[in-house]
Amino acid sequence: MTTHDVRFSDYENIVFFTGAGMSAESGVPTYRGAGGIWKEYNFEEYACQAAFDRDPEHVWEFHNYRRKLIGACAPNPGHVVIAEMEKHRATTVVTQNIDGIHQLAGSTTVHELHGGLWRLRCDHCGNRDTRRDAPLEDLHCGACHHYWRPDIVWFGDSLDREVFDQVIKAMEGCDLMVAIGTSAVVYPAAQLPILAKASRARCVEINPEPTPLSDIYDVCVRKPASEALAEMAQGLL
Ligand code: BV8
Repeated sequence: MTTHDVRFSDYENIVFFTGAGMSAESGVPTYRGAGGIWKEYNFEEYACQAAFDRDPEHVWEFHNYRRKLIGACAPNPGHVVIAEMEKHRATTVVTQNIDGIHQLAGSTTVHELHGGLWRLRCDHCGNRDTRRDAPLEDLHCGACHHYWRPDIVWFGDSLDREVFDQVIKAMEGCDLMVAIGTSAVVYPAAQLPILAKASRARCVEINPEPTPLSDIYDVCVRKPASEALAEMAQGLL
């Protein structure tokens, strides 16, 4: 039984804007709500620049725990629908997630607003690497031996300007924007759906719970991501 009239086949250029709820059905903990990771771990102790400068080994303990946990999580049917959509429509994924699961499912146009758990960067010599080995054994940059830093946008970090500019273009150029599994409380990502709305795209929110941004959407689907996405892809996939 569908509770909406949204069919991907009616649109040409679709942006999927995803948050932690997109990966919930893959077993990745969300940040807020029941079982949320920020309920268990204080980000000021484990996931911010000051904590990393203070005690990189402690921050790496938390991030290796997450690499182990998330490294065992596979794409869910919702990720697969979004990846398959690339074969039928212009499709862009804008994700706040750092788990890399959209790419594992086969999506190729993915903008990671908050960086990536598998990406490493050395702020001492500029070296970069991407490794899905969980946990990361050698915490030191191969070039200068300083600590690798997870290439993640922590609270207080600015977002990558180039990524953000590409995302603004995608939001302003689509005719359907589907926000999936985000609580819409973290800025500046939370305000991005407003750009799609202002550019006359049809805007859909897929989330079992309402969010502070629910009122801007044309359609709110109070269902889990995989179920709602499968319904919308009917007739195409
Ligand atoms: C910035 C990194 C400019 C990854 C995260 C003081 C100082 C500095 C900045 C600020 C400040 N005060 C406020 C700010 C701005 C701050 C901010 O927005 N704070 C909020 C909390 C008020 N933002 C920043 O700091 C950003 N940078 O502003 O730079 C600047 C620079 C310096 C000084 C000033 C300004 C950086 C923000 C990025 C933070 N990084 N994490 C990691 O460590 O894991 S936050 C974290 O929240 C993740 O990135 C995540 O992506 C993001 C959003 O969370 P959601 O994805 O929405 O997930 P959540 O758990 O909240 O919700 C899940 C939803 O899914 C729920 O609604 C649930 O109902 C739903 N759901 C559950 N199951 C399903 C489902 N939906 C569908 N299907 C299901 N099955």
